[in-house]
Amino acid sequence: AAGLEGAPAPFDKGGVKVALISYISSGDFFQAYQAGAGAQAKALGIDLRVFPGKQNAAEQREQVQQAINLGVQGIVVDHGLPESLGDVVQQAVDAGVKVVAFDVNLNNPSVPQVEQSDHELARLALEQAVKDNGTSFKAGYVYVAGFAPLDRRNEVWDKFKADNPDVVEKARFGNVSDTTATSTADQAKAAFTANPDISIIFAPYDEFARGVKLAAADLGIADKLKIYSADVSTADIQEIVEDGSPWVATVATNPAVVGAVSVRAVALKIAGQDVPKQILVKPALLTQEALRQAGVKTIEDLAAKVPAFSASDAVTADWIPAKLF
Ligand code: SR1
Repeated sequence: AAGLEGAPAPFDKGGVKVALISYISSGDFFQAYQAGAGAQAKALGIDLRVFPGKQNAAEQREQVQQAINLGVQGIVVDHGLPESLGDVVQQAVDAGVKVVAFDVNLNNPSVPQVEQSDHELARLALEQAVKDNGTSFKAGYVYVAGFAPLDRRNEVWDKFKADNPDVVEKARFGNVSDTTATSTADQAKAAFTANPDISIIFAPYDEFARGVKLAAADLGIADKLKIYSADVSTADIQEIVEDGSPWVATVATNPAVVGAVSVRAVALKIAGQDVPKQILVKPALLTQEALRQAGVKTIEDLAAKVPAFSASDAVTADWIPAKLF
């Protein structure tokens, strides 16, 4: 493989192998994340081996071992369950493989963590909910414990409820699987039927928000509901801006940019350069009103209007091509 002119070893010679090992690959967020990682890898001349995620912790463990056996110089671990990854990731580190984690706390001092400022993300979404609805409402909350970003967002939700005693969580549900949106929709229907006074939903993952929106449409209650979420994709934007949509705000990064940042972090480590322990990609608030007013229809429209959606200045170096989208 061709080397990258002006880059430090081993990128000057090319042929650097990196594994991207995901826990989840289905859904817009994860597909865009992988696409961004792939684009950054290509720009760096990296041979990126993508191990697809099937929400299977045992398989993800195996994939880390396969990557070590393949002789990769770097691994990006994208989501997963810390308890099933800790020892195999340590084996990779001991074998001299550079490891970066996105959204999984491996508690390993050699492994930097990429995240989307999840506390800020949840705070911005809930501040918008208060701006629109005040501090007294009946809420539904979509949450699955054990995923680092959802757990961090949950800390903010817990504090928000403590600070606003007239916000009542009437129902809590959620599911993470290869059918997250439709399974969440089934649960949401049961929650709405049992709690017809729910008017606000905090659904801090776009697949959750889609599921809730689907349930609201099936029950004919979309006009009585407001959904506040995380994440954005072209399909999400269409669902948010359509007439009568209850999905009124989301707080998001461009997941492709986060994928690119993850690959840059591992590339810097392979080149022996400094990488901060925590790498933050900051999200932006996107309201239905602002998206409609700006005529935004796609992620590309968003990238043209919001600089953070086209590139991040996290973990860059003069030898790394960073303008990808
Ligand atoms: C199951 S965890 C889903 C979340 O991971 C990423 O952080 C995305 O923002 C998504 O909301």
